[in-house]
Amino acid sequence: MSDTLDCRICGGTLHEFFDFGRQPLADAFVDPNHPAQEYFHRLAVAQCGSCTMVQLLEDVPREHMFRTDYPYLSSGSSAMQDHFRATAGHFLDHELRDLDSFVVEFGSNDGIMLDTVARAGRRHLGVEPCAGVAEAAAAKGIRVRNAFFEESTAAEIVATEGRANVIYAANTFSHISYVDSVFRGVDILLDEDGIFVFEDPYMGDIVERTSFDQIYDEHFYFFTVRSVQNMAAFYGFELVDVEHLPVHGGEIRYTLARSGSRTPSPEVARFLDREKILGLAERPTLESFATNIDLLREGLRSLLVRCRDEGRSVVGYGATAKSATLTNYCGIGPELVSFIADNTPAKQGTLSPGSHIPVRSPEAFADPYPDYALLFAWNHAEEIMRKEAEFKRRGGRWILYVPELHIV
Ligand code: DWN
Ligand code: SAH
Ligand code: ZN
Repeated sequence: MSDTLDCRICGGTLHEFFDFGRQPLADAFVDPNHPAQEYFHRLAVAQCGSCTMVQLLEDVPREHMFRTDYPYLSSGSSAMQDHFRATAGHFLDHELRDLDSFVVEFGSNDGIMLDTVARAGRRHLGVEPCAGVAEAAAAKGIRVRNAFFEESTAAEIVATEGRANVIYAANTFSHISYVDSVFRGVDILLDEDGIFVFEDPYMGDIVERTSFDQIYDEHFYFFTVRSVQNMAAFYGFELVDVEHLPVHGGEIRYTLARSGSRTPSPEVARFLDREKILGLAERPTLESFATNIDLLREGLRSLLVRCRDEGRSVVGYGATAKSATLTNYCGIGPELVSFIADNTPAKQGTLSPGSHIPVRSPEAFADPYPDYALLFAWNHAEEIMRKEAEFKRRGGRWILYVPELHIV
């Protein structure tokens, strides 16, 4: 475990703006039959005074987070399947038109994006350190290398497969504290005219919607257009396009190219202006975000305590990684939320990290329906509420806390 007060990108001074105290690993669900010692780390966020990058103060060794039995399966959401099918379609239409073109995705998980590329017969390779999800992708006929993406992995790939036209990562680049090695890898592996594309939760949306549950061990960086532009320049790349995406509560897809190789889209300047107007890199903005986190904690806790005192049943929906920070920071355990319904087989029958709320299958949700359902998977609200329409028809109500605490 390393503790640093210097920016992991530019070496500038970090200014802490929130400390969640000791928190468990967000995807380390507990086996109630073999309860092992849980790993806790200090979860605190800071901003760099020079390059403006928001980052965790302490990083957890990657082998603790991204293990063989990593439980998250990207394909568990049909909306995300649609999103990644469209993403692959975009690459096939624009960047991979040549039949010999080659795409590398790191953090390919169960192959949710590469599936479409493989079906189109294009050369592709996933790089995924978690053996379980990598095997799920391989079983679909997708080529996967079970490794962490970094400089040495990129060198091995280029030696046997040549350079890539597209290097892509969704919800993964922000998980990697060692960006220097990743950029050296991208430099080795990317074609002269290639693009490095990544999409991750947007700090602008997190601040605007107080979605502080996005802050947990795996999410090391919280990108803005300005901080990504600075980071790219630091490593000899240029930010040439940005696109705001509605998935996972608001993300940005960043497109990087070698400096001078592509003309930047006007969207980059537009977003930079918008971030300036919002004061996204300013201290008072982060201070009011910190105030809003504690107001939300108080509001949610008192709502759940009132439900309990009035004898109303509350069940959680979606045993998300995000809910680890929410439940542990807000002091929400099985006495306030009796269990969490989730469709991931590997999470069912376990206890949530730290807060120890039992996780059960979605069938348990209807048996019988609770009075209230606390939607931990708020980013999948539309899909889940559609699936569980019967719950509302029978008088049940959803508790949501993003973009603010409300009941529907
Ligand atoms: O960044 C990350 C994102 C992409 O995935 C990773 N670090 C870890 C993980 O984060 P998360 O667990 O917060 O992601 P989700 O997508 O919000 O998780 C949704 C959870 O809800 C999953 O456990 C599956 C479950 N679910 C369900 O039970 N029924 C989801 C849907 C759509 C459903 O219908
Ligand atoms: N891209 C998928 C999965 C996101 S979960 C999606 O958007 O749904 C984050 C993934 O990043 C996990 O599968 C994890 O194993 C992977 N990961 C973490 N560090 C990595 C690294 N250095 N190289 C490649 N993958 C990594
Ligand atoms: Zn910095």
